Amino acid sequence: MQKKNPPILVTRPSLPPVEEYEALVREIFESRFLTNGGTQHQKLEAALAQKLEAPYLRLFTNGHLALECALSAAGISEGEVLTTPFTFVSTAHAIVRSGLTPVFCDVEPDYFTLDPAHLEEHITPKTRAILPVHVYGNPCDVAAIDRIAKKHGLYVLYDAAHAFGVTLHGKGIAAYGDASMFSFHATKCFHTIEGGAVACSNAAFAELLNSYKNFGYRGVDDEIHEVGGNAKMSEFQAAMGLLNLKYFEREIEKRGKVAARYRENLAGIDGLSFRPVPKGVRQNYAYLPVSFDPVAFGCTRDEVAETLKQYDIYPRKYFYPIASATPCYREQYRPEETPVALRASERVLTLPMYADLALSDVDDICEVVASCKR
Ligand code: T4K
Repeated sequence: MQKKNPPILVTRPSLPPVEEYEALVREIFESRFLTNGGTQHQKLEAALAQKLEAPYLRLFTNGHLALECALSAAGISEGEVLTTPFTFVSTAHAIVRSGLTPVFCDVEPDYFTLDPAHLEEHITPKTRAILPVHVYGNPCDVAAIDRIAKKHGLYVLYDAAHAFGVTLHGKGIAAYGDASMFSFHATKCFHTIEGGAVACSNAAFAELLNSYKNFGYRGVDDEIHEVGGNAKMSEFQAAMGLLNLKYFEREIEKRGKVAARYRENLAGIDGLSFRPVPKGVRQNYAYLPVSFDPVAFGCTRDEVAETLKQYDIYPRKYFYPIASATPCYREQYRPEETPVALRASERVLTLPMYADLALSDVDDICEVVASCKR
């Protein structure tokens, strides 16, 4: 097989027809309203609340600041937050930057989401909240997390950065927990270039989100109510979101076909495993994580990645290292205390996944992966 030209990266953002974006940019130019909640912003906020079936939704300039603002709006300013180390480091950073202490709990072995069986052993009088991650778009065990949170009076804020458009038992994923944060970064299956949102069912909480993202203005009067920052989404981002929303269902359909082709091509290879297809879930195919058991497959995850690179195919090791093993946290934490997460981070390779990935390219990627089997 020839080297790929152009190279195949782990993801490639989908874009609407450029003329459609130009038309909205023209509207923005004519309005001279560039940010601070203009027309495009208002339209997108309303459309996304409907799409995600959320009573309230607030837009942000990115998912990370959305997470920080949600912790502020929840009034959690000290104490411990139970979370997963198997995530993008933003999750842990949001907790620490909010003056809180992350307590890393292990994940379950099928989906690598927070394992409810390990949560209660970490609860102390200092515990304030649980911040689980629907990692790769696979829903956490929301029922068990909800039971534990209610029993101990804990706030549940989901990091749903990967879970846009996912439904569980027919309900939008934002229906679970006290609030959910979504990332609309360019690498996500729905994007606003940079962007994010928090969905919730509580009006007062939504008002506080407005405040924390806009210097303390709640959007209802001219007073400064809180020590807020600036995390507002611009009109140009919102316009991109409106157009991408229009094409979102087509995006998911195409991603579904790519995922199915990978599963079909790589089925039955000893030592290579996909996450099981979750029951009752409408997936968004945000990522394509594959695990390599070095003994049964006869080749490590890193060797598979290196082999793919020789063909200019660039998968990623999302999420290696786990948050607790990164240089900024490893002095305070012991990654071996979350062995399932640690092992997952050493074995998972996220293969290229995007709507416009040609099925013939999927076939080539699979051929290289399968050739690594010993
Ligand atoms: N919580 C979780 C669980 C998250 O995963 C994230 C973000 C957050 C919170 C925070 O949300 P945001 O504040 O980001 O909204 C990427 C993304 O930047 C980040 O959004 C994402 N998670 C994380 C998992 O991945 P990098 O450093 O891996 O991205 P980068 O620039 O290496 O891009 C990945 C690939 O995509 C490259 O091969 C190039 C390609 N690409 C990228 C961009 C930006 C393109 O082809 N076009 C592009 O425009 O972090």
